Amino acid sequence: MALDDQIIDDLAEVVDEAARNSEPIVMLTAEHPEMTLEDAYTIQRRSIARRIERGESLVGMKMGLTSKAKMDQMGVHNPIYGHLTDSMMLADGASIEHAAYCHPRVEPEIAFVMADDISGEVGPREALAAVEGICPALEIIDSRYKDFEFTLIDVVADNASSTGFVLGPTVAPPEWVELGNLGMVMSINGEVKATGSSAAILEHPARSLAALITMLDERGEGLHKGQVVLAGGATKAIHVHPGDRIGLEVDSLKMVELKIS
Ligand code: 0L1
Ligand code: MG
Repeated sequence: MALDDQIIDDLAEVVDEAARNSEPIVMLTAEHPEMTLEDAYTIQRRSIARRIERGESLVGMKMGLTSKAKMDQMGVHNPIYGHLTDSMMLADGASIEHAAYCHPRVEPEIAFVMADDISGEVGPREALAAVEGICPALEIIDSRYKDFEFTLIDVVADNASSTGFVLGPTVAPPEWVELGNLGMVMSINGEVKATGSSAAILEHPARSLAALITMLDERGEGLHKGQVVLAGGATKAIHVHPGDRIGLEVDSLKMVELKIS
């Protein structure tokens, strides 16, 4: 690690407080250009540890920057991951207040619910075998960085912009081929805003799941039975505004909804 342990602790507090108060901050690498990706993941974990100390619990993980559209938007070639706590979980059809966020955007996703613990360097079919069900999901991302100015390392430290997520009804995973090309339509107030396919999620959502498990293994970690995994967005993120009713329909899955007030 390039950063001193105390600085990592201090930066974990900075990102945690920014997320807690939805208060934009200057990107961390402006003051700490030597920060590495490994430092950023340590900051992320320590910020999650602070949430857990306050009584939140870890309910799963998310993959980010999984679609080519999103990678191009960020100028990167690899996905990243973040942690999900129970305070981020919203009920299907829930309403959230726009004013409580910095600059919220929403992404159409597919989520996995794990049937078993799994760890190690796994392939996509092995990862899928540990899945109990899948559901349509909307992720709310809200980067805490002022004016969206950040590097990939900053995003990782900021828990991959994780803010909230809504899961639709869970169904048994469809066959490999079908899961790899499910049509996804996200609409706002009945108007189609983004269309895509689950193929855009690292070419197959199970590849995203396997990539997550393999990345966690680098830190001696894995996924656990009952955890939720957001496999990643299938399109670019869309800005949301008060009065928006966002819906996502995914082939052969039910619909999921979120409202913004
Ligand atoms: O969920 C994600 O794809 C993470 C996005 C991180 C960058 C952003 O805030 O746009
Ligand atoms: Mg996402």
